[in-house]
Amino acid sequence: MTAINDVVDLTREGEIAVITLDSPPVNALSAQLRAGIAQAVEQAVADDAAKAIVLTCAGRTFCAGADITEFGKPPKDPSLSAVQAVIEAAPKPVIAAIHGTALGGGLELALSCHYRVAVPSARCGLPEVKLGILPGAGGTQRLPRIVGAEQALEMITSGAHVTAKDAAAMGLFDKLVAEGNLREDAIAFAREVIASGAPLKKVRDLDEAIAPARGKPEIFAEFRKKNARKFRGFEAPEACIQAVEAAVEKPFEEGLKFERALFEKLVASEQSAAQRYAFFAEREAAKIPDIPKDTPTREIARVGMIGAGTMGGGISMNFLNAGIPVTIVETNQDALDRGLATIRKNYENSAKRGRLSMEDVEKRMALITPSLALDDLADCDLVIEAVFELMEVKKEIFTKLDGICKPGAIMASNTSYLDIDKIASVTSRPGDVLGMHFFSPANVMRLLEVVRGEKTEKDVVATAMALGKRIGKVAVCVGVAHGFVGNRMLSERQREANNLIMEGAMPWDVDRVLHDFGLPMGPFAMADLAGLDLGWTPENSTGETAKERLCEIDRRGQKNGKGFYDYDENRKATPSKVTEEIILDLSRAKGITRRAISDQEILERCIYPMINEGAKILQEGKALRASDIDIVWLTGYGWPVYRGGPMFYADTIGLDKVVAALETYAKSLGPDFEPAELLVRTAKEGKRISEM
Ligand code: 3H9
Repeated sequence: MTAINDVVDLTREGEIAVITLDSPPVNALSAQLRAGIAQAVEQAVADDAAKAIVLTCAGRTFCAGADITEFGKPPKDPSLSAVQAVIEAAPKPVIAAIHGTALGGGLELALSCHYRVAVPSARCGLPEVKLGILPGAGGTQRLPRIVGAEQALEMITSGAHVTAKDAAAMGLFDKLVAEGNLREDAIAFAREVIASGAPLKKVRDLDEAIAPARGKPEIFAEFRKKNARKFRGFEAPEACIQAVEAAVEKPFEEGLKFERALFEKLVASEQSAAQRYAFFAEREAAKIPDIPKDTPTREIARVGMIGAGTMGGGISMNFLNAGIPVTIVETNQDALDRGLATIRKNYENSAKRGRLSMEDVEKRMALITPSLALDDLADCDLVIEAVFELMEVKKEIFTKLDGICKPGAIMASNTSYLDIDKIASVTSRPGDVLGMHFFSPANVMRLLEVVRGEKTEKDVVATAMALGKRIGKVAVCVGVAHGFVGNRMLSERQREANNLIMEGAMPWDVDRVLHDFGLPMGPFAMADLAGLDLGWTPENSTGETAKERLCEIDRRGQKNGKGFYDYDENRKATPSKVTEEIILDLSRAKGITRRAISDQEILERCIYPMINEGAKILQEGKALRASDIDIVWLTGYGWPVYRGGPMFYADTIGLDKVVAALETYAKSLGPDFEPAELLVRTAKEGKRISEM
């Protein structure tokens, strides 16, 4: 075996040269790896005894693509395209042997080989769009030449991973071989290729798959239209579409140039910087400095869920999906039946949409043990309560749990606001207590705030974080504070939204500005969706807010067709005259002279106080790093990923500008806008808050 460099080896097995890439953890195509591949291929080509070349990867995966950390830095030779040119021009067959994931530049590398063999567990895809870029090493030109324009559009604009089976069906993989012996099987495949004497096939020369789309711009127009909502605000998907269109309409080399130009533009964009930041931020969130990665975790074989309502049911589904049995406890049979029926309905809807088989629905339902007795939680390794948000109720439940749960069981609260330390204090084992705060709808939203109490044991935190990953959530460790990270910041926005409608804006103005900013919906549309009467009763109504006034006249939101907005039978919202009157009346009653409020003011007053609160959270050590705060907003509240998160966004605006605006608002509107000390200091030092 010859070591080409630290990360690439070349060896020969009879007449087959084998190149092995070994750059943990994911064989990202760093400059060193690229140089090694090119050199190894050149040597194998020069070796007359080698009749074919197998390109394989050591470790857990084939290449995960370009090394994302290199973006934004001066490019280093050789480029990936140069390496691909060497491979494609090789006068002997080059075969990529794929296991794990062949992603982005990794798949592009494989597409410049003459053949691709893979194991059934392998997956491939072009996820560049998720990083705000497009495949920049010929992916947009070569992929359609195999799978056709429509399929390529789907794959490239979604960034979705494709299973080996599907890839083989599309002609993307030439052969699937059994698990466990990829290297040998790829060598055997190479021998078959040599024996067949088949001429070398270069993907760039294929035309059959793209020919049907040629001269048919309507295919692309239709695709744009169909996905307009999904792509709203993003720059990269449109570039992907244009590049695939170029693959169909232009000669290969011209298409490559076109793709390159788009790539260069996108990689330098603010959106891509934000999306790359989000990629690494998500991975950082899993790291807790004083809890090493190898901290032993507790085994979670059965989960107990207290409450079968919307939250409890949604949370349970996460565990059922992962094959973990759940004991669900309710206080009465009706509530229990209703909860189970909702879970079943959700699963059956997924089955109707083809996402689940009916057999899977039954399998998941069979993992539920319904119960009316807390005592039935005695054999659970983790119990999560999702009952009414009242400290007294929570305390009562935890006192009981303390007497019921087995030693070592973890006791978690799904509270959205309440003090975990106070809840833990009623038990004899506060070290086993923490918050596991899921976000609605809990079976869909990716965020899980893991709330670490003062006395929570490290292995309890480690277990919750690992469990979060196991059930497909993004777990973020946060400290005890009213509303933790997400809702604490949300309260700031809500207060300002309410103030804005009193001072001169209308709910639809505020919603429009935030929707245009990229959020899925504004606070008032959101309130209508959640139900305005959440926590409201005629007895406790002060009538001092628009929301209370609306409840008083039975405008309860989407559920009864009227709230801040009027809704038609298709739930289409239109601004309501009644709401407008209520708001004008309230302003008058409060002695406020209404004025025209600009969109800019609406945006700043909704977003800057959130940034400010984020800085306070950081200052108080309630989040481990600013990027964790951003991940909370990206995965729990639909913050547009192309804006990186509130803290990253503050840096794109310029911290000094944010601080100056807060100071100005503080003068006219009061101390709520007083900038946090950390924000002021970071701005003064010219540093980035998102890197704190
Ligand atoms: C591209 O290819 C552009 C080309 O078209 C054009 C070029 C001209 N680079 O996710 P994990 C790190 S763009 C650098 O926890 P998993 C990651 O940060 C690229 N680093 O593991 C983490 O580091 P740490 C297109 C990378 O098993 C560690 O590896 N490709 C890269 O859950 C483990 O990662 C993609 O977008 C990278 N490309 O998942 C694929 N990838 O340990 C991106 C990972 O310090 N990668 N790291 O926190 C993935 O989707 C997942 O990492 C993968 C493994 C599925 C591969």
